[in-house]
Amino acid sequence: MYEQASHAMLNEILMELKPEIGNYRLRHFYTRLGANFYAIHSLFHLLYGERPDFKAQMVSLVETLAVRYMARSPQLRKSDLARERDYNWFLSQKWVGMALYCDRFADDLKGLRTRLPYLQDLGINMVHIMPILDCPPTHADGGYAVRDFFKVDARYGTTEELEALAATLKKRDMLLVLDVVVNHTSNEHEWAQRARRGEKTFQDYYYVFDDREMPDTFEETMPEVFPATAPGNFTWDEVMGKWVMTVFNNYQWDLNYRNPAVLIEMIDIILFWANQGADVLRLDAVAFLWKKIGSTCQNEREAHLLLQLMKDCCQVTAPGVLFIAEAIVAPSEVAKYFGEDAINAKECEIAYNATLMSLLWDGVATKNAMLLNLGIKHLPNKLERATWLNYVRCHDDIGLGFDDNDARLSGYDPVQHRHFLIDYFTGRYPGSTARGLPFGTNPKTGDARISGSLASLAGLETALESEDPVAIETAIKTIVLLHGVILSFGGIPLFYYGDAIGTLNSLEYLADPFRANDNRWMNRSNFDWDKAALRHQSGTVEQRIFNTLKKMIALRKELNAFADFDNRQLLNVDNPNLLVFLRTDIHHAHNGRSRVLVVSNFNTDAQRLQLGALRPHGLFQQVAMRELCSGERIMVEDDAVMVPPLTCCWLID
Ligand code: OTU
Repeated sequence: MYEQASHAMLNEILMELKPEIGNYRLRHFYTRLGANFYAIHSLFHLLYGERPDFKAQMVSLVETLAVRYMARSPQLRKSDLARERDYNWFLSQKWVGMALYCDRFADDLKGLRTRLPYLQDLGINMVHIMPILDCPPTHADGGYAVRDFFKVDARYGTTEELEALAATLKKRDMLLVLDVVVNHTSNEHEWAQRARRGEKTFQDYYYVFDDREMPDTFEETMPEVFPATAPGNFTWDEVMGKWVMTVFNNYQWDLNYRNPAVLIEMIDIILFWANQGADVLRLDAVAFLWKKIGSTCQNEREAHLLLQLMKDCCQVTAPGVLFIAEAIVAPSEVAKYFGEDAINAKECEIAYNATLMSLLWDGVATKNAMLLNLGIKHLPNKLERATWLNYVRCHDDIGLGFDDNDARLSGYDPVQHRHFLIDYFTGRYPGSTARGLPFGTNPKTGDARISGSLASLAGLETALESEDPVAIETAIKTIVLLHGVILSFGGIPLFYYGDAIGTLNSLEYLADPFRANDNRWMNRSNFDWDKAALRHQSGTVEQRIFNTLKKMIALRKELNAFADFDNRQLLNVDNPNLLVFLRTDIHHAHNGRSRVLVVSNFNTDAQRLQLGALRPHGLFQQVAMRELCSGERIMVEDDAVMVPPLTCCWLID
């Protein structure tokens, strides 16, 4: 019944499209629109069905999809078709990503082209260029306060240069990831400017209020994202004479998706960047898309409906393009951003695995894998054709986002344990070599997060200062161990620029008054190319880290067992210091490397792995195993193998 109605609606809409669309050859477009229209129409109706202009809004949405399809280049359309056929292409173990700032890693987009050999030397073939769209010079939040969604910031180059870079990457079989900041705009964006000047149409693009009544009601249940630097979720705008919702910094205005015009604008922006050659789009802060009185205004059902709509629309115009959900939320909520109750991913194909990230750091601090094991065990199942983005560090702070129940099961008091972790990573805990800083300390709740570079958090800075070779070795081992896990876990590993050469905290940001109060900048340093050159010099810290990671990346790409097809089995072993999982190649069950046992030891002492428990899985029938990263044979003695300290072993029978 409903399906018929939606069919009739489709025909009506097609009649109303601009004549130039009707005259254009849109064969694949109509096929895809037909296939997705029922979903698009139902979702749009759920969100906006009550509005008198519902149909006009639907027409405008479909028109947007058609116009962007018409502008899509023949090459990209070809790639869409190829990816539709080979729809699991991104689950392959061949992809290894890196996030970087175009200006801090290279000078600009042109410079970035000349730096690609460094990435390829390491084995990176997916490049996430951090946001490069036009931002105000000072209030930019590292690119996440966008002033013009259709323009590359002049500091980085031009849209044409980005297109050229995309083409170069394609030739090198590398993927391009770009950011779309979907939740907010800069207060200098044209929409915000016009809202400030009193245009009602644009005030409706945001959450704007005359007095404190609504803001106060919202505040009752809304947490604060940046409590130390941007307390509260609303900002008084002097020009407009009104309050506006600003969940992040006070210059970042939250978009109001209760207004369908906002959604249509954003879909248009998404498709524009898809057309510039992005293979993957990282959707920023997706958990925040829908605001509702009486809720935390995160992970609302409507936020998921909006993402489903964005995905279905992208499926019509640019089906080869994937979405990454940046939802740094509770473990039980994260997997929902793949989509729920559907066979295929219906929201974002890829999601940041923030749970794994924060638990890896727990392993570093506690030197055991108790909480890590529980967290992985309780990681919600994901849909087919969906995969994790596994990372150790990124440009943001580290939130201590483990599940409180898991903490209790590990024998910790969750609050005390968080305090311990903060103390550990800020170096206050006795014996800690970590050099981080607390971020976002909230005096009301006592919560805090952690800033700092991977190497400094792993103890390398302290070790280098004390010139202690054992401590240096320990820090290097820790860096490699963490990467070993993300390379073998299942999903796309995302490196952070600088980490493969052991980049330490940078204090340059303190000299910039607009950055000095945001210590996330400690981990956003200017890439040091002289330091990078040391990777060629035997015995240097840079060479020891880089070469090991490079080898592991190359090895990962050869191991079909590391592709992500629901083929990871967490194994229970009776040693709390070890994380043990089995990866199986589901396609070629009978080759020598079809099963890889990944054993990570978070302790600073070697650990016994008892083999008895692994026998039911048909493992360890031999007298020795081979460790793939080192190429060494590990002997079985007393029905156990010894796992070296702070090591991630990839073992085969
Ligand atoms: C994201 O951050 C970006 O990664 C940050 O760099 C931006 O400042 C922020 O959005 C605003 O655009 O929204 O869903 O712990 O993880 O701010 C998570 C804090 C986000 C960050 C959080 C994150």
